[in-house]
Amino acid sequence: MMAGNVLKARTIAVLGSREVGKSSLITQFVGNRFVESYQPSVETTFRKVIRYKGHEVEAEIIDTAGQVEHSILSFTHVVGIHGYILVYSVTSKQSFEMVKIIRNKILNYSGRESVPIVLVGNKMDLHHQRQLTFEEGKNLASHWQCAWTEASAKNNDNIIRIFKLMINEMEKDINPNSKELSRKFLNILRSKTFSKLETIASYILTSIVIYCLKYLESRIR
Ligand SMILES: Nc1nc2c(ncn2[C@@H]2O[C@H](COP(=O)(O)OP(=O)(O)OP(=O)(O)O)[C@@H](O)[C@H]2O)c(=O)[nH]1
Ligand SMILES: [Mg+2]
Repeated sequence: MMAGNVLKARTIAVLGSREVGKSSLITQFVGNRFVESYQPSVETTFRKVIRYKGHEVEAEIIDTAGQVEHSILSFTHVVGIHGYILVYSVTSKQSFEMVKIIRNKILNYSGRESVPIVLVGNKMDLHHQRQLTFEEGKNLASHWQCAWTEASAKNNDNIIRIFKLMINEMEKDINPNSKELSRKFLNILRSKTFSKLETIASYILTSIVIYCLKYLESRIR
C-alpha cells in the first residue's frame, strides 16, 4: 500500500429480484468471468480491495439470494451495511417494481430518510427483450437522489463503474461535503418532522420580532 493510503472496510449488500444478475455482476467484478447457466444463490460474501481516489477500500460484498414477494428482506440486510446495490433487469418490469419495494423496506428498517444506493439496470445487452427504457431507470434514480447506471455482467459493461459509484455514495454519506450537507438540510426542511418544528420556530421568531418592534416604538416615543 502506498504511504498516505487508508484501508477502509465497507460492507455492501446486493439486492434485487431472482435472476436479475446479482451474482453475475459480482462474479464479473471479483473474478472477471461470466457464467451463462443460472444457479440460484445462497447468500455468500465476497471480498475485494477497491482503489478509489487515492484510497484503498476493503469491500465486503454480500450476494443475497434473490428477493421474492413474501421473503423480501431480513433485518440482517440493514444492520452493519454501509451501502446497497439495488439491481433490476432491463428485461423485467417486475424486477423494477421489486427494487422500489426493497428500498422502502430498507428505509423502514433503518429509520433513515436516505441510504447510499446505486441503482443498476443489468442485462443492457439484451436490446430486443427490453421492457424498461434508459430514462425510466434514470428518472427513478433522480427521484431517489441516488447513483444509477445500466450494466451488462455478460459483456463486462459498467461493472467497475457500479462499485466506484457505490464507494462514492458511501463516502458522501460518511463525509458529506457542503453540497451534500445542504441537500440533506433541504431534505429535513421538506420532511414532516420539520414542518411541526418549523411552525413552532416561526411562531417564536414572529413573537421576538413583534416584541422588538414594540420596544423600539416605546423608545422612540
Ligand atoms: N444476457 C445477459 N444475461 C445475464 C446478465 N447477467 C446475468 N445474466 C444471466 O441471467 C441469469 C441469472 O443470473 P444470476 O447472476 O444467477 O442472477 P441472480 O440475480 O444472482 O439470481 P438469484 O441468485 O437467484 O437471485 C444467468 O443465466 C446469467 O447468465 C447480463 O448482463 N446479460
Ligand atoms: Mg445469485
